[in-house]
Amino acid sequence: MLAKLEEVDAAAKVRIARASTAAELEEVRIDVLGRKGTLTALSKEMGKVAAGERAEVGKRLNAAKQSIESALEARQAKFGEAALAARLEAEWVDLTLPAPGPRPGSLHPITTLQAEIEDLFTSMGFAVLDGPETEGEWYNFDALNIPPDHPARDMQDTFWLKDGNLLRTHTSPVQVRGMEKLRPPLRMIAPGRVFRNESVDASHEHTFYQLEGMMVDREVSVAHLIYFMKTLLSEIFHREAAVRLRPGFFPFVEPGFELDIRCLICGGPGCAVCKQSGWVELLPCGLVHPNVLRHGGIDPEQWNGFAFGLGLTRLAMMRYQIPDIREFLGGNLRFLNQF
Ligand code: FA5
Repeated sequence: MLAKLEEVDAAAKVRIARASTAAELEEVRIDVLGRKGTLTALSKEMGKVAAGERAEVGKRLNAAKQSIESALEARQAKFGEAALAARLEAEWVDLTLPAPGPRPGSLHPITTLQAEIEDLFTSMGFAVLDGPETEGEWYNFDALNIPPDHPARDMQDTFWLKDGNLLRTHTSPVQVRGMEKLRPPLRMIAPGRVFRNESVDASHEHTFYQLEGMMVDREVSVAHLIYFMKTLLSEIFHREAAVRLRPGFFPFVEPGFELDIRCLICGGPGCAVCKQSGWVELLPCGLVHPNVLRHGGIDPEQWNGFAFGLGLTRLAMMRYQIPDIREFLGGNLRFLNQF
């Protein structure tokens, strides 16, 4: 029995030393220590060993089992080290290579549209002005012929600030700031962000973009106004867009108009954006009210002009066929990556 034990032990050690993969090593383990393994078979024969020798053989059997197990473990550890070394070799990173850099971004559709309109109007002699988003009551309302008790103040639900100022509800305050800065004859546009306490839906946001336009000269007429509006729309849509002009009331123009555009989302039959009417309010405009010229320090006996307040966000919806205004500020990368 002891001789057989020595034989099994020695044979196992040789196979362990020769094993070149973890799978081969596992085979040796099963062949020797498994349920039908050679060493297991010997231990089952313990009953046949003479009583006097049993203790000695049992000790030897345990010693052989332990030594085979540690030989297996040691060899296994060697394979682990070799596997790690191979992985490190295959997966190394060259830290001296330049980093891939940030993914290129793109301009927001409103920015692109605004830049195009700025280019168009500067080519027609208009200056591009900027105005503050936090405005005084005077510029946002009073100077535009909307005194404190005027019902037109309710047309624009306003975010008032604790100090009595407000978040501008439209870009029209820049008309007055522009007149103070540039003397007539003048042509200017003023794109920017405006704020209203609106309930938000497919075509209304609380924060959106407008683009104000104004021209003051000697004999400005509605014909000039229509010319510039049509030029603007045909340049943006690269074709004649169907528009309609209807009377509109704004205290800072007289006469005042609403220029609507045929809804390009549904093409006319009606949808959520055009409120089932087929038309989208885009471009309120008119001839500047004499009081507004006066507030800008310009003599209405000498000069007159037109002004318009383009809904830039709505124009972007029409241009890019975006059926929900909330996409613009939603921060959805799947939306933004299209541009
Ligand atoms: C005005 O804000 C006037 N200041 C425009 C004006 C300027 C008239 C100069 C005459 C002369 P209105 O409140 O209609 O007008 O807004 C102008 C445009 O902004 C609308 O036609 C529409 O296109 C857009 N707009 C208005 N409210 C919202 C909103 N909540 N979300 C998105 N766009 C809006």
